[in-house]
Amino acid sequence: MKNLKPIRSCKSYTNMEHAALERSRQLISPRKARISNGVNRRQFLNLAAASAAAALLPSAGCKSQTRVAASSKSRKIGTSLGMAQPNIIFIMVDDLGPEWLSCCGGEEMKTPNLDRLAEGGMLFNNAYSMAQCTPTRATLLTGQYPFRHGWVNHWDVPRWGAGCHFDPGHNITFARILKTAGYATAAAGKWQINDFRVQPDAMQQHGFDEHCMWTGYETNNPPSAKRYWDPYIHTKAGSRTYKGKFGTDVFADFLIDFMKRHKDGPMMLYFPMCLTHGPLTNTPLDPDAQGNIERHKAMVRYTDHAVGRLVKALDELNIRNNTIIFFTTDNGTAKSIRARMNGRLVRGGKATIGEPGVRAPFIVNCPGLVPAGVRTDALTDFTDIFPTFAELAGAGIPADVILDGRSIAKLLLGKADDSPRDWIMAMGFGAAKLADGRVVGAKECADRVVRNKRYKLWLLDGKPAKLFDLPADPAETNNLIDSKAPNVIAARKKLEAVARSFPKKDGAPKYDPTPPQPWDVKPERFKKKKIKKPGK
Ligand SMILES: [Ca+2]
Repeated sequence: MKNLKPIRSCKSYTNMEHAALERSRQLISPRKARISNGVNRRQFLNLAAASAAAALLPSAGCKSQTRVAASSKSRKIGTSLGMAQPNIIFIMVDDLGPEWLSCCGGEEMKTPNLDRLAEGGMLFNNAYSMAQCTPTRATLLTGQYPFRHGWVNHWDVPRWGAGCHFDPGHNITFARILKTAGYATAAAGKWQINDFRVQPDAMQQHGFDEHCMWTGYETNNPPSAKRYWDPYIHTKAGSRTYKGKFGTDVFADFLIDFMKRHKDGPMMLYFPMCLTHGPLTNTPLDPDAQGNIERHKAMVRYTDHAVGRLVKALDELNIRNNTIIFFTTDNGTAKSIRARMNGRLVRGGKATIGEPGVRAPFIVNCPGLVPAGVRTDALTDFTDIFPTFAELAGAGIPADVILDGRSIAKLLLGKADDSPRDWIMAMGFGAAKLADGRVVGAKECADRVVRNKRYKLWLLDGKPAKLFDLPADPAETNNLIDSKAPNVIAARKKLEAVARSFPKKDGAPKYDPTPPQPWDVKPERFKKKKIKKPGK
């Protein structure tokens, strides 16, 4: 088992570390080590302990992934945490900033179920997602920053195709890691990084035993556009329209049924909700909602309602006290939607690296395991989710899997006062482009932000451009980059040193192309597309 290790540090990288990381990355990602069809598995097997790899590898047809252990009697003690393996539910709303949650200071409406989770658990003031759907999802699934996993920009796989996909032969996920520790795994909601017409077994290959997904609009398949009323949903049984249903209810019903069947656990449920992303709609609770803002509020209300249903189901199954619930977002609210929060008006920041784009509401709750009533300034970003899940589960990580994040499990369990992070970072928005038939980033180096508990540095085109004192200037209006104040200069230099430890150029998505399809987008489609500068 010596190839299994605890979580890798994510302190700033030295050049030597970068070289080592790059070498190990090439062990898991190159063509000769790929593990999809026509595979050479030997090199991948060298990366992991045999017992772990057996459960990690996607097998041909992928219907044979083995649940390692399923009964409560076999729950393991999480590594160094002194507790039985908890169940994990990760709920991620789509396009909703903290200004819409009353527990975060939102003044537009009440979110009672989320407020109760925050009051009974931990609420993070300083948690970063990435700036848009695809970069966030790939980051939390892999534990790597976009410059490393390469999904720096948005690429809508079922819509644009072109052979690009989230390739299980080149990318590991937390779900595959949790399976090695005996977890039953399920996903419901939005996926968008594989086309199930082309890859019907993609979810199993990524480590999910069962799924109930809307995967975005599939070009040439009009019913697939619907995610709310009459949703088009994919499960292992097939893909179809659920006439007369509301998508969120289908997803929640599926998850509750999965909980009932696996309540003896351990289990992990991944719920990337479709709410509250457009198109704006009425909901079963607000069938008469009219106009954009009323419909948006109805969708936030229904988000809160769906979370309440899951919590109620956990209570009824008597597994609430060993199930850790996470609630967060994938990026900020759409720019056209504004809300008052803590006495100031906040404009939605989706697809920007300003605070409204990347500062996520982040709630963690489990009575008896996670301390109640804690509001923390601890730093965490979405690279931390993978190692945190692994530590909570007591799962080993193959030695050559690179993680940029660090586990915050001890903080969540009240065994530490702070996270192990001195800084967090965010990046990633706008559409990717095609170059020589491959999906690559829109620029060589996407704009990035790196921050500590007080200061935030913006790097535009790789160069330090803005510095903000966030507690004094939460709207980021007073640029201190040229400040001569010694404490500001010291803070800037520290953050610049962190930024210099990142690769100068972003990676591109790593994949072996899927076969050509009639709907594959042509490169010309993206040549004319302008990528907006952040903050504009
Ligand atoms: Ca989103």
